[in-house]
Amino acid sequence: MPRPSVDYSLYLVTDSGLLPKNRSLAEQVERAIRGGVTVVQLREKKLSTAEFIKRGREIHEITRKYNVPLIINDRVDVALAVDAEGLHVGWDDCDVKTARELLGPDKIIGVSITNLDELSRLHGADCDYLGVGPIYATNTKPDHDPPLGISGLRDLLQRKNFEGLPSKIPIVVIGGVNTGNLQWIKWAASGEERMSIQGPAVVSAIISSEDPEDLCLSFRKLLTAPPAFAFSQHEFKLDDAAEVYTNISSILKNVHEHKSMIHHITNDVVKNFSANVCLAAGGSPIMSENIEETADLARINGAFVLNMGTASPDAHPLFFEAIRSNNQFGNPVVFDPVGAGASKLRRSTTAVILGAGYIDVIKGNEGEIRTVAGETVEMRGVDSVDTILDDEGESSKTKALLVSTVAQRHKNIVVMTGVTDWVSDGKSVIAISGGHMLQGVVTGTGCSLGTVIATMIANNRNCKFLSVIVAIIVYNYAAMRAAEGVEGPGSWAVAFIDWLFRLSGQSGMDALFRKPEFK
Ligand code: 3NM
Ligand code: MG
Repeated sequence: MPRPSVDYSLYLVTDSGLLPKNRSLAEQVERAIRGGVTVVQLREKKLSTAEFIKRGREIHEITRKYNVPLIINDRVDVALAVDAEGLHVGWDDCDVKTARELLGPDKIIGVSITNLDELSRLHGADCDYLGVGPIYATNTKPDHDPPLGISGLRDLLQRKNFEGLPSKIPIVVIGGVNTGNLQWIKWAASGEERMSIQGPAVVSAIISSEDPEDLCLSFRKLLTAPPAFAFSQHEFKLDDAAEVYTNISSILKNVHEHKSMIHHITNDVVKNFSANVCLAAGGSPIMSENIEETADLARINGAFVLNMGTASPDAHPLFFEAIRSNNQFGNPVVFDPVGAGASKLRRSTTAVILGAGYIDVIKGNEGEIRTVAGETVEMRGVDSVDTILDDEGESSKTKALLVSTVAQRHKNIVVMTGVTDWVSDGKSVIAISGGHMLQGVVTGTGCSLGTVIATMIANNRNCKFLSVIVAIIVYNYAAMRAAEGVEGPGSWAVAFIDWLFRLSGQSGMDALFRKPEFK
């Protein structure tokens, strides 16, 4: 007989050590259920067997009242004694086969999964759902495995070559999940055919809440509402010149009509240059690093540029807050992982930023993009490194593969700059040439491409890929034209801003692209 289907959309895991003052676990659980919790797992690591059973019976009385299944963590004996609806096991606990034999066919069995290897080891297991995590580092489980992050989660969910599990086995994601990142995690992981996320499994956010009912109501709303940053994208054919022309025209028109505010958190070296580039490209820059105002700025921003060039670990909460607020208002976020592979700090900052929320565009040189992709690359300062093969054919293939892989993993757009710039939305890859060698001797020219990209996508949210392409073309063309007849890098930088100003307006269209003949 099949087990009754369970709603795993808001899964509460208990931890009595995290309760607010003067609040019993029973009361906290009941309030959370009233707010919309659909499954409760009783997780007690310190109680004696007798105490665990006693608490299990107490909590079961409440969950029964609301018809919510109770799952016992680790202990088959306690699950049996309490007659709970299910058991959750990790890899140090009773194996699934034995647990099934002991519990019988009607009980729910859940398993913790931390990596691909564990997933493979589940082959043929008669279990009902998977708890996948930790997604983020969490204090609730001090000995936890390395966090998967969003890209690790996506890798796991995309795994096609394992069999022996029910198809579409429900998944709950655990580890640092809260109201700030839930929509992002769920959205990032959606669209995978093999497995799908049903909802979050939450410990501290709910258990430590003063008002768990209200908090769970917020969780429920976030579970059903479409995320603000996920705009449906206007489809266009890159090989249809007339259509591309029309789209580009409207992109540039939007930029100039809106003069969107582009919030920058960027490095000290390039602030002034980037602000001028932003103005020239048709945006309105604001350079602010004050955590107190990130949310207010997000309310009026058109887009947000995050450049970690001179970031200290103290800035991590600022980055987190700024990404979160901009996601909330749907403002595109452009991330420049400056020198990502150069130090341990930069690698951890990159991980913090990529895990904080949705990043629409990652823009970096080859070394930086490779670091984002997970390879440790030796970098000389923050210069571009060109280490991929010298054979142009192979090199192109490798680069195309790199940008499309990273874009797919992060479900976004990736720009890899170099003599040729590579850009991918995870489906198509485009190589764009142009630019000028003088860019290499003027500081801020890499960073300010991020600014131009942000300016172009700020108000073209349903056409992000093409906006990024346009930004790169305009940028490279301005760089090239600026080099005509200048004395050197100093005058080039000035001429570059002039050309950018001239090109990025609607009137710049005809200088850039020959209008195709319309029949
Ligand atoms: N299991 P919070 S992470 C109980 O990865 C547990 O299997 C994890 O707590 C796993 O919601 C975790 O407070 C703790 O971050 C999650
Ligand atoms: Mg366990």
